[in-house]
Amino acid sequence: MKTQVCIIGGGPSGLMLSQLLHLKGIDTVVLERQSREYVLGRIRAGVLEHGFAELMREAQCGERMDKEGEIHDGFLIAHGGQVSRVDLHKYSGGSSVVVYGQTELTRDLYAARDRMNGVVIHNAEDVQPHDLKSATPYVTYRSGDEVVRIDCDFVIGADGFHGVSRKSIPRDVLKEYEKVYPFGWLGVLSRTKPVSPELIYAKHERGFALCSLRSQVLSRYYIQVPLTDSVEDWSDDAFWAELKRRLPADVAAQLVTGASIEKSIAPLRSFVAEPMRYGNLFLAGDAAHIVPPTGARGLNSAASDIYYLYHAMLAHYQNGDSTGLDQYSEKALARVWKAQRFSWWMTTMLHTFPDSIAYDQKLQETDLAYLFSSEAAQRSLAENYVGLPF
Ligand code: FAS
Ligand code: PHB
Repeated sequence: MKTQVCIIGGGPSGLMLSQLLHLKGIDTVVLERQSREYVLGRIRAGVLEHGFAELMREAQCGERMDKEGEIHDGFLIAHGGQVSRVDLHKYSGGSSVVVYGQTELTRDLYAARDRMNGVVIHNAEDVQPHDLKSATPYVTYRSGDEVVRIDCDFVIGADGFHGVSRKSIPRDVLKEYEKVYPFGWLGVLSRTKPVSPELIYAKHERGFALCSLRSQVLSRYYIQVPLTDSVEDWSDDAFWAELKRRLPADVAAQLVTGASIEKSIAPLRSFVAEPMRYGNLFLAGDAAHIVPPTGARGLNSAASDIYYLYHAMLAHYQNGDSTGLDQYSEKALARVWKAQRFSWWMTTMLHTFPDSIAYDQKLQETDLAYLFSSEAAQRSLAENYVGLPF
């Protein structure tokens, strides 16, 4: 099999790039380790920054997002029993975010690939990139007993944090930066009316909580939990009771509870791998970087990688200009690290750290006090949350 761009990973990063390149006549093959049902069964991101939404529209996949997604012009921060609003629209100069689940946008991307007879191979086992430093790289995978070879010009590593691509870069070339937080997020999805029309990020001495949504009949809630907890430790009743303890009384009184239709614990980490290119391998999305979800930057950091790769591939194939490819890693990392900073800042400000000293706690309180006393601070938060320019 031969293609121009072989993409490892059928999550949002890989599918988005495949779709965008296809629309410009550039041939791709997507290799996905899991079944489509498995990929679509994962509940992850919920907030799309402006740039990601624009990419979905450019990929001719934005129709359902524009119909079913919700435009949000702000969000709330609860602390000390009070609720303060961050006016994203005012402080970002008129921008906003779209609340639309990653599961749904991944479904839309798969549907578009199918509509255009895109090649997405599921249950691809033992995927392995080869000869990345040569002009003729190739990728092999196993389908049952058969080993299949795909010759290509470029390999895109869009295979997430646990993928094979990043591990294909020699240890003496790759530099990894990691910060692991001493807690995780227990998330629940429930077919209930959201407690608030806008997201509520709650700072509480018992731990952080987040009230989010997927639609007006589908709510997404999170509470910070110790890393030693497991999902089995948390009945639905225990979850709702703890969430209510961490919300202002008037908000807790409005909370509509119900059976969880999904419940999972995600560890929180900050991670960046450099460089994001090795020969003709390009890393994109979670394969290269991970953020704690507090700033809703995870999926959105993948968006700028895909944007840069898409335009670099266009210039290469249409004009023979490889400048974008040569500059990709440096350009992508510059924006990745700004998303890392923002996610670290939101996480540090809003969570309860088990070993924090009194001075740290005073700094957290001061961070919040400064935020709501300074328009400059709110402009800084807003421009990061709606998404810095690509
Ligand atoms: P993904 O991990 O989504 O996709 C990679 C794909 O590659 C997967 O389908 C995987 O099966 C496949 N793959 C892996 N190894 C392979 C191999 N060897 N061969 C072939 N295929 C392989 N972000 C937010 O903005 N907000 C959130 O609330 C949020 N919550 C999250 C919760 C969890 C539990 C996790 C893990 C992430 C969360 N994220 C969140 C971040 C998440 O949305 C990612 O940023 C997003 O999935 C990135 O997309 P991809 O880069 O496509 O990586
Ligand atoms: C979500 O709805 O899953 C979500 C929203 C905002 C975040 C994190 C997660 O910061």
